This record gives sequence, C-alpha cells and structure tokens, in this order.
Amino acid sequence: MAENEIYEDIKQCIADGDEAWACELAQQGLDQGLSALDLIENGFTPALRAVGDRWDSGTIYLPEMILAADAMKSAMRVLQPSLQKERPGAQEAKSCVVGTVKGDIHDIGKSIVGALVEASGLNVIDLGTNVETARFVSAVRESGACVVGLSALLTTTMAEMKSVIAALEKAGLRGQVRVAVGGAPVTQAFADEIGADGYAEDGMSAMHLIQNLAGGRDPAPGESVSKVA
Ligand code: B12
Repeated sequence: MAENEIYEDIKQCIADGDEAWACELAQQGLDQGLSALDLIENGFTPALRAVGDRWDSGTIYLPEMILAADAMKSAMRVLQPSLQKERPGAQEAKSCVVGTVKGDIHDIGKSIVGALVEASGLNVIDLGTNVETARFVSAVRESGACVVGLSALLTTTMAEMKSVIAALEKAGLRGQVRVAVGGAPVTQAFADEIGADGYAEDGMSAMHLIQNLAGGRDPAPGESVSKVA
C-alpha cells in the first residue's frame, strides 16, 4: 500500500473509532518500513485532531471522540516498542517528570512526549493525568528530576501550569528543575508569560527541547517552537 494510502486509511479508522483496524494499520505501516514516529506524527495525530475539529463544529458527539481516542491509544501500544528501538539514546541517569495538569484528563500527547523522552535516554516518571500541583512538587523532590514536562489540552487548565511553577518556587526546587510546557492551546507566548523554560508544539520538538533542558542548555530563541523535521 502506498504511504499516502496508509495515512488516508489511518484518518478513516480514527474517524470510525475502529481499534482493530487502527492496530492493523499501525502494524502494516511498520511492516512496510515506515517509522513509528512518522505513523504517529503524520498519521494518527492529525487524524485525531481532525476528529476534534469535527466535534468542535458540532458534527460529532463526545462518545465518537472517545472511540477515536481509544483507537489511537491502541495503535500507540503497537507502535511503542518500535519507538523505543528507533531512538536508542545516550544512557543518562537524569530524570524527567511528566504529567497532565489538574482538571485535565487528556493523556495521549503527554504519553507520546513521555515515550519519546524515555527513548532519548532519560528516565521518565509519568504521573498520568489530572495531576495535583503538590504531586508534581513531591515527584520532583523525590526523584531529583532536572526537567518537568507539563501538558494541558484545555484553555481552562492551562493556568494550572503557572501554579505548578509557583509551587516549585515555593518549595525551593525551581533552581534544580527546568519546566517544559505543551499541549494544543499552549503557545510560546504563554510559556514566556508564566515563566516556563521552554515550549514545544509536537512530540519530536518536545523530545529535543527536554533533552536540551536536561543538558543544561536553554533553547535558542524560537528554537523550541519550531517543528523539528
Ligand atoms: C482525544 C480528545 C479527547 C479525549 C481524551 C482521551 C485521552 N485518553 O486522552 C476525550 C474524549 C476523553 C476528551 C475529553 C474532553 N475534551 Co477533548 N479532545 C480530544 C482531541 C480530539 C485530541 C487530543 C489529542 O489527544 N491529540 C493528539 C495528541 C498527539 O496531540 P496533543 O495532545 O496536542 O499533543 C502533542 C502536542 O500538543 C505536544 N505536547 C502535548 N503535551 C506536551 C507536554 C510537553 C511538556 C511538551 C513540550 C509538548 C507537549 O506534543 C504532543 C505530541 O505531538 C482534542 C482536539 C485537539 N485539536 O487537540 C480535543 C479537545 C482538547 N477537547 C476538548 C474538550 C472541550 C474536552 C472536554 C471538556 C469535553 C467535554 N465536554 O467533556 C473533555 C475534557 C475532560 C477533562 N476534564 O479533561 C477541546 C478543548 C477546547 C479548549 N479550548 O479548551 C478540544 C480542543 C476539542 C475542540 N476542538 O473543542 N477529549
């Protein structure tokens, strides 16, 4: 099957919320020599975003969005082992805490970022979704993490990121930990406004950003916002 046909089918299987077909296509893509990352970033992610747009415009309802997300999550389980193999990173003992902020249950983007960062060689502590501010603080304290990656998909939960930064400051941990932020509504301007150390718009850029932050290097101006090819 041609590459563009696979992406078309992926778009359709996510729109249909067809888990079995999504897994089949993920495996088929890998068997054809496409990378897990390509399948995620050029296939499944835009497909799921298209579903979100249809929900936004009132053409579909929440149960259909849930089915679409479940189909993508199942495909991710097929792709995850290859993702690890594709990016065998330098062995570093440094840790990164990731989580979706309080009030927000979106976990797909955060999990992709976590998987890529782990594949790049960092130890990832994934706190899951709807994470209380205090939990981020205790995880950073207990693990000695040098980066925390905060995800938010709702405009109403973005403000939680600022609370996490304030809580890290209050706990005296801000000097040891750099804060990366992301999620569909988050922008570089917002990251700057809340005093985060970096923002990235997709999984690969997030991985590079977090690697840089863990290495003690600040992203060059504009670097963290651009898509990494
Ligand atoms: C799937 C989905 C759901 C699923 C989530 C399932 C799951 N297990 O995660 C379900 C159906 C449960 C859901 C529920 C809701 N959703 Co919803 N959902 C989406 C949808 C369609 C896709 C999100 C997604 O997974 N995208 C795919 C991933 C790969 O992309 P991503 O998350 O953006 O992540 C990438 C980057 O942002 C970045 N990134 C992400 N995190 C991080 C972190 C760091 C540190 C970095 C550096 C980078 C980074 O890298 C990732 C990989 O490329 C979006 C539409 C959209 N356009 O985003 C709506 C959307 C986010 N949802 C929306 C809404 C409103 C809701 C609900 C409130 C609906 C309701 N009335 O109940 C609830 C929220 C409940 C809650 N309290 O959280 C709205 C938000 C509107 C807004 N402006 O606030 C959206 C935008 C839909 C829309 N167009 O209106 N949702």
